[in-house]
Amino acid sequence: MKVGIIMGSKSDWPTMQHAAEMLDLFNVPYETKVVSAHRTPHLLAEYAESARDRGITVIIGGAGGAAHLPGMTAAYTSLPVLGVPVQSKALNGQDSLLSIVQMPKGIAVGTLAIGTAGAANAGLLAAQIIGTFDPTVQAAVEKFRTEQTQTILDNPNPAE
Ligand code: RP5
Repeated sequence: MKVGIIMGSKSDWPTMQHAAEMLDLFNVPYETKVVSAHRTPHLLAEYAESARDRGITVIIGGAGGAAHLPGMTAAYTSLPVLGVPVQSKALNGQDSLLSIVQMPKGIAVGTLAIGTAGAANAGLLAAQIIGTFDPTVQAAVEKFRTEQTQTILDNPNPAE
């Protein structure tokens, strides 16, 4: 049972590594791969169509600019696909966000925020999805949330 983290380019890794780091926190296994909707379209089809049989349960797709990777992945598999809009240089990721979020009815992509917060939350959401059938992962997510809350409660003074 693995998460597949794919991205349109190696240049997306500084963003997408935040998804991987979140999954590390919960001991959720994952694989990472560069798969481009435009530059390697046949690889994208092959990756998405074989994902379930290879033990993938959730796919996280990150891309920037004309970010068709998550939507095309969702077109090829009924596994849940989470889309991360990578912050592009030209348009600050607004282009990536709109490319990913505006899916036509009938093919779903769960779109996260632009950039590193979106990538981290994609990892978190993937763990939450897996937690619905894996009590160990669910317990790890609950622990993370409890500790996060407690850290804030223990540090109320912003100037300290
Ligand atoms: C997209 O184009 C990638 O997801 C990346 O965010 C963007 C730029 O790619 P590179 O030119 O850096 O390879 O396909």
